Amino acid sequence: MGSQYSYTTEWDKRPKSIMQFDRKISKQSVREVFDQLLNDQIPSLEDFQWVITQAAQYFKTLPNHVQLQTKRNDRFIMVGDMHGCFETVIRLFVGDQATQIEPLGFPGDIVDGRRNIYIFNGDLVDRGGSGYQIVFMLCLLCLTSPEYTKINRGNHESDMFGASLAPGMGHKYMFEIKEKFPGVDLSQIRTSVSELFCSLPICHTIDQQVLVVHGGVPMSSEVQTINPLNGQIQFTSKAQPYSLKTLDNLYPSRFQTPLLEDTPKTKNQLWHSFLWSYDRQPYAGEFMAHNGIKSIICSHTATPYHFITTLLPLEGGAEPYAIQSVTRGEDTFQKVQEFFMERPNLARAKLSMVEVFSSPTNQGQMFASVLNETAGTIDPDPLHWEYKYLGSHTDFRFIQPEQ
Ligand SMILES: [Mn+2]
Repeated sequence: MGSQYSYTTEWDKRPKSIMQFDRKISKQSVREVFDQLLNDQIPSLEDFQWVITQAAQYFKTLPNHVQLQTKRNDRFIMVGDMHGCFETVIRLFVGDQATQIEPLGFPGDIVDGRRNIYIFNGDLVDRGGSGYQIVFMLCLLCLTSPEYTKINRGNHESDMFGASLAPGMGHKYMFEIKEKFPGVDLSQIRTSVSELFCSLPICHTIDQQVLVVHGGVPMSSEVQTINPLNGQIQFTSKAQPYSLKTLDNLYPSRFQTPLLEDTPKTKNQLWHSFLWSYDRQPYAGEFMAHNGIKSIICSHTATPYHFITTLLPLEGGAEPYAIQSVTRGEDTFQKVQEFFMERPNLARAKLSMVEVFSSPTNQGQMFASVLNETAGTIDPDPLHWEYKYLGSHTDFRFIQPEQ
């Protein structure tokens, strides 16, 4: 099989044994599971399937758009694509001594007087060699600490990628499971994995001001929704900014969308926008203004640094919005700060998109964005957030795939 895009690490390849797993799960037992994962133990397929099935049942009770309200001293930690690298989870929760990465702690932990709430922004699997551990651990955390552990669906949480049985670029998750359990009947586990993927919500908002979504946002266009009164498909009559209020009537429902890019123009255009689009276009500003969103945190783009796109109204507040400042690189924050220092009148009008990527499979650096509650509400300005460095891809020893 040997995909050319294999990012299996030496850690992934250390011999693994099957853990003893007690299905009476609790916050405490999940910590013990984490220690076992850390020490090269993995769950049996039966236990894995049990956990992801329980988690899917929980996720199905959530709306497409989960609205969060900050509480005093909350700390939101946004984790971008992890792409099958369990080492990212390790670095987040317990740090890494060898590379001096300080831990952020587990979901629900109180660190420096603030409580951790994690939002994992999709693309948990593929490319790396330990997506099995990531999915298992995060599902357990969602089951035992749901108020502190959130997951958005990414485009790899689909039958096209993560649950695909076809070998090829990016299609790695099923082969990772096959490598761990050579005798597995993949068709059976695949069904449960696909069901879990489809159960994940599309996006979260914090205090109705910060939107966290894997890909991007839809452009203004005719959209399909389902009428909740009669179940019929309806179209909005003319081009207008997409309203987040209608997201829970999205058609087809997320449980019917294992194939996200299946003829997106006619069937899944909105799904495509939220989970696939790389567009950082002016219409995002229209969307944000219409929905009262100040900042969007997205992932999906394999950015080697944090990438902030700042959208501003054109001179005089005219529509549509224009991208006035795009910065990329190590000095992103300095550049954005300088931009606004030179233009003090623009400070109140700015809308931002921040991209966060947390996997070493990207030939770049890994980050998480950290937002602290201030004065009873979230601060939506990305210049006030912390950017937690999780390491560089050079920290990891990748194993070359056999040809
Ligand atoms: Mn993606």
